[in-house]
Amino acid sequence: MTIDRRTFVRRTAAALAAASFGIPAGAQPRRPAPSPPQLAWQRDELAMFVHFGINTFTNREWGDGKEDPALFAPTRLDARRWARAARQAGHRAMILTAKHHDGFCLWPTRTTTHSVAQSPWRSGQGDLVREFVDACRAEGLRAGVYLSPWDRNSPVYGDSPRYNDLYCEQLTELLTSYAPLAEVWFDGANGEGPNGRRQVYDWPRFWGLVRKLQPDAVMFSDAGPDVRWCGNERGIAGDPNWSTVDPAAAPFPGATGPAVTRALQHGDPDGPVWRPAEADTSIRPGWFYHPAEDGRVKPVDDLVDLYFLSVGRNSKLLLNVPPAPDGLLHETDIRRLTACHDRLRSLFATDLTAGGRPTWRRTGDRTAVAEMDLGREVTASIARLEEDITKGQIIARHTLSGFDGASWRVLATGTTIGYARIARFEPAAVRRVRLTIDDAAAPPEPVAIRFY
Ligand code: FUL
Repeated sequence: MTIDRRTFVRRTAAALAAASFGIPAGAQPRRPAPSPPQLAWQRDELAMFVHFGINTFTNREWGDGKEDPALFAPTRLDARRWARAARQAGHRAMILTAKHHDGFCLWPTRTTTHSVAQSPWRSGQGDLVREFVDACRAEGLRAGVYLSPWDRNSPVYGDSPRYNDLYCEQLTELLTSYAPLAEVWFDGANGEGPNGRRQVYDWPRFWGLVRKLQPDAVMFSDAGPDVRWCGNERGIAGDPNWSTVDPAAAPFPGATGPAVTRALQHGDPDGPVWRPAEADTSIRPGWFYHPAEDGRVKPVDDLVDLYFLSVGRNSKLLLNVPPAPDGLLHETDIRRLTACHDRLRSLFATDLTAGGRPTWRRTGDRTAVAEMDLGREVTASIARLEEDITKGQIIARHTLSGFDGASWRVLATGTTIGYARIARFEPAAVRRVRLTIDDAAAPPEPVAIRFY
């Protein structure tokens, strides 16, 4: 592995740090590894995003904050049905837009009258965040909230200290009344307030508050601190995709530019911080429901592809499924979710390695080889590789080959592995399997191999 100056400087610094802690010379400094909440977040694999609010009733993507709360009038809203659809589609968590950019709050907040309390829904007595978290719990899903920092309704937006106080009050209400919350989703959107000034967010304060009130919640944003945006809204993780990052590369939510996008997509093998990528996208063209998009729900093949391009690239998929104005998910969306889940279940129904464990041998400081005899010939078209990420992420490049009784054939080559690398290839007869680790960020550790 050739190393550039930056890597050299970092490794030297790490070696110095190791020396000062009395770690023997030559020992590897510990690589960053996930916290228990980050690990649980990753193992969910799939989560459902729910964009629902005043925009659902105005048929818009971004409201301007001038909407009449009386418009919010779902007649058949049933959060339990959302949660059931999510669970039945294999999702393990859900995130609700408690407040979008229009500022309309889905819970009866004390901070503004622009909320469900002023709507005819449940005669103004409704609390959608409550119904949502209760539904998630009843279906065994973890619940999270999206609280837009950009607020086009708030009169104090743009008066930075005052709005930051208000935003912290809203966070406090959510984090104390609806706990436990598994994820807080921070969008980086930033605009000007009625005073014509651009709001300056106090991110360290927001993050500190969440950490204090809900220490087990992961915080998502471009800049983490726990989970980072993958850099696009198509739900496609980078390749390579490191869960380690250099925090200076995406310093605050909403930072833009090609270097930021690259850092979000790919992470950094030498990054000192564990901040895995979350891939988000919508099952429809828009984030909110629009009747004109009923015919444009992603086809099953696309949804299945998304799984391979997100979870299969060491990411987690947050798939948005927006309820319609009646308060229910559209039947097309539910059908597609179910069909996608059925397809994935059948693709991964039988582990052709039958739980077999490969032998493992390091062949150099940054290389290794794993081999496994399946004891019989199988026909495989998918391989799922997994690093034990509790020890961090190490593998940078790999080659997977199969022996069919006569010759070896390369089935897949790839870059990072991490939590999961899922490769698809032409169906191949395989008796023996070989995985070579061609490059790594540290001495490689064993990788689990499964074939389907
Ligand atoms: C974006 C927002 O502007 C969109 O409306 C949507 O909520 C998406 C998930 O994040 O930044």
